[in-house]
Amino acid sequence: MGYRVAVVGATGNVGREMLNILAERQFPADEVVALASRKSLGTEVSYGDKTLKTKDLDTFDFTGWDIALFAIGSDATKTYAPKAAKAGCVVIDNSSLYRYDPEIPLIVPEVNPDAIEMVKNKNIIANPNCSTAQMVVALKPLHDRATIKRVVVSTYQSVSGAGKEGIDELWDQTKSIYNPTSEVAPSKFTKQIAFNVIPHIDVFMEDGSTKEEWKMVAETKKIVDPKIKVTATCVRVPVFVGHSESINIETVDHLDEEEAREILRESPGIMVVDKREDGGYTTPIECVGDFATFISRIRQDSTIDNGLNFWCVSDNLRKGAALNAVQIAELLGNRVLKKG
Ligand code: 11C
Repeated sequence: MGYRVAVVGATGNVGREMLNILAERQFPADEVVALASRKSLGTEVSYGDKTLKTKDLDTFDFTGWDIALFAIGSDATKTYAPKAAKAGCVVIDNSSLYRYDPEIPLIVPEVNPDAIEMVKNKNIIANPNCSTAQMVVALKPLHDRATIKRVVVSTYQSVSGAGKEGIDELWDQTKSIYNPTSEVAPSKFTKQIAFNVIPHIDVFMEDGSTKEEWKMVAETKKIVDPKIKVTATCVRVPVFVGHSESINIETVDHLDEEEAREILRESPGIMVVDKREDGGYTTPIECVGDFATFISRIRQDSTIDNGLNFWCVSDNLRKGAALNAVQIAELLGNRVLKKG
């Protein structure tokens, strides 16, 4: 006997990827239902070689359903996630609503799988922000070996992180540059994104950082170790899919670049592509549709005693969202629900 799984927000970028990944990984589902808001009712979405017609989230009864993968905004999640959880269906939520609640686990399965036991508190599990997920996959094995004291990260985040509107704005604006009669003014983004970069993602905080930067700090502490200090600068770049990060770490113990490369090569979820030659590294376009987090450019930081630099790239709609959610569902099945 398998699981009954609901995908909530099935017509969005992340919801569609959730359905793709459930099928690709042959998640043991007896039944999958695609749920959406009333305005997308009846829209058809793919699940492997099947087509599902979306049903109305508002009237859906979660009783008897095992797992709900939520990929809707925080406001709607606040309405529907407690309803599902109360009906006995475990919610795996991709929004930021529950991430910082100490009673709710925030999980990256390669990093803190044991946190799954906390699901019993509220029947809800949080999925991290995309820029955090790929970074912590890389940090964890290095932290286990050499204890990371401090992380300095700069991100290069694709427009798909801002949803379909972000993708459309980059596409339309890029075309409009060649056709000045049809100018596309910034709308989803605060400045022109085509042929430009914008050092601003999410709202500004009081200290001058942005919420995206704050999330990388808070989530890394919750998932890996509260003692790790993180400082981040998050930047939107004109790339459709795939977030990139330049990461600098300072460790307590010395870690040689060769050993770091070997540790990362052996670690789950990571693909090391690190040849010191033209093209011997991964760029975002090459990681689209992949499950792995790609690590390149591993090298010593010679300005401090125990420091390393590396480059980290992953598909933000997959490891940064849908894949991580499905991996949590797999973990939940193996460790907690144990059906079949
Ligand atoms: C972006 N990281 O690239 C954001 C998208 O907290 O789940 C995901 C926001 C979140 O714009």
